[in-house]
Amino acid sequence: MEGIGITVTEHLLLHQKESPMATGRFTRLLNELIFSAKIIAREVKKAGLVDILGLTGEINVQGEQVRKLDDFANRVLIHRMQHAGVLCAMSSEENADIIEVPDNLPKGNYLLIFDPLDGSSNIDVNVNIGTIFSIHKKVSQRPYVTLDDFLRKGSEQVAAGYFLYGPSTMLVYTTGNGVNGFTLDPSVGEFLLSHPDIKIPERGKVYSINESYTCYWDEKTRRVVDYFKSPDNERGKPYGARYIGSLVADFHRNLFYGGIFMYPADSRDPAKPRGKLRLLCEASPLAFVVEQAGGAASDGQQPILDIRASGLHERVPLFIGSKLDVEQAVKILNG
Ligand code: P6P
Repeated sequence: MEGIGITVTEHLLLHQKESPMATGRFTRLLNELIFSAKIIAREVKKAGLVDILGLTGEINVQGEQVRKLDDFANRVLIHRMQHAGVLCAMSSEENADIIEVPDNLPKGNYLLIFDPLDGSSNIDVNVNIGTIFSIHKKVSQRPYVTLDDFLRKGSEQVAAGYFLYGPSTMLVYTTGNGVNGFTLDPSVGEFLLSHPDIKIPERGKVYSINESYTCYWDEKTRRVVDYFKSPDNERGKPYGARYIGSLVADFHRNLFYGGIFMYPADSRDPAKPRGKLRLLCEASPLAFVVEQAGGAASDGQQPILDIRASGLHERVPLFIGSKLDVEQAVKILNG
């Protein structure tokens, strides 16, 4: 019937045969994630009105000050997903160790990895922020979960995506059969299919990087950025500079407009020689999405999806977006 949208559950059922992932248990997992996102979106929308801004005074495992909305989003996701009955364990960007599902709660064999509120430094100034998620299946036969169950390659993900809290609230995700975008219709409280079969332009017109770190980059990284700023590049004119400082927002814009987001290694912090972004809860899920949309993601040497994590909070340099732009960056870095 014209004018009535397709919900996420309907879309999963419609594509059940193409996606072995679309089982009842996966649908339940996704619907619990969606419910969590609706709760987070509600708080984000009113963040300016109640005293939920500011800091909790705590420092997270990344050494970053935790803002209240960060902490709220993290607690909502952990509570809801522990009760979903489909997970055996989780890992959050905000928690140092894996989060198991208590023995008194029903379990499943999915593993969920998430960044509860990426871009949180922008919360106080009403800039788009997001929740990034990565879903694996437990493969070890052990009756219990260990860190090893999380230290996987991105290519082993069974699903990945993000919620974007902005002028509208969106869900963009993949189960390995392309990428689809859903927009929350607050009047009915449902995410409706708004961007079917998303494909990123092969070559973009935007480059995203924090150029205040230029003095900390190596020579080849500087050459990459100079390429995108030059009129003599493959495009024949300089790329536009766009940098929101919120990975999900920068990624989402480039997914539709085309372009490249870069967070290279830099020498600012000896504790973070491989840059700031995390492999498991940021780079890997977005790499799955972008490759399914026809794009590419690399750490500068190899595809992000080929990297086997060596630690829960391992950081990697990230070059992600339009295929030809990422390939060009990698070519210069290895030239
Ligand atoms: P910088 C937000 O804190 C975040 O993790 C990403 O969302 C964002 O892309 C990046 O950090 C911004 O970092 O060093 O440019 O401020």
